[in-house]
Amino acid sequence: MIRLLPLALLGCHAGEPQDGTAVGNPGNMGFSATDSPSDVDVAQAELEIDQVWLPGCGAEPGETLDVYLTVDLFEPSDHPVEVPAGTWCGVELLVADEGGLRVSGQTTGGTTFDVSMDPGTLALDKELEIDGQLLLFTLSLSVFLNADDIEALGEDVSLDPDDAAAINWAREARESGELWEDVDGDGIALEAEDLRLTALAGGEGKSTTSCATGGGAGGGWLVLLALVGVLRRRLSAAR
Ligand SMILES: [Ca+2]
Repeated sequence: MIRLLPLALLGCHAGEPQDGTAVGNPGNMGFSATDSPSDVDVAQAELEIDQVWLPGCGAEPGETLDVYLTVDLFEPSDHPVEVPAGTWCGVELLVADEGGLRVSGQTTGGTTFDVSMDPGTLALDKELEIDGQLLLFTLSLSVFLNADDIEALGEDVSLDPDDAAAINWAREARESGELWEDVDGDGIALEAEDLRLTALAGGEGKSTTSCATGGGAGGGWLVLLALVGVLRRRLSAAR
């Protein structure tokens, strides 16, 4: 029995890959804005991320990372998220409710804007083998920002997530995501670094997780306590 216990300890544990085949090193993922439209000067682009979901492939379980951080999309190396080693079938960012994506700036025509959006989930769909890579999750700003749309809304545009234009932009933003391997580690996505992950339209998450929240780590502690008990009984018997 005692030989089996260490295996049990390696079982369901929050924060580790669950497919049992993971090898290699965790990766790091930064978040970046790319492709600003030429007629819009974007002063600020922020993304508030509650969770990163790593869907498993086929019947393999996935992983949920609770991150709860706000990232400046112009400073992609400030808050990298550690991505567990293993094979995952995509990446999904659960964006915070009530304005988790915020952009502000000014068009070349002089219209200022400050827009908060609720894109829900930013999802990319493709197999991904993580072994120590630096990744960049990018949002292509020109997919949902353009000067004509902004200037059509007035001279000083301020939108909440519930405004019709912000709802529209949020829908488009869900299709603006791309994932890159930042091979040279400079925080900039080059064409040659494209991992060819494709954005999923719709924004509905499809994450799978293997362990009930919190139960995995708790189960590990119970097994550890049981192991200590077995050792103590053996030591007592030996005396
Ligand atoms: Ca690069």
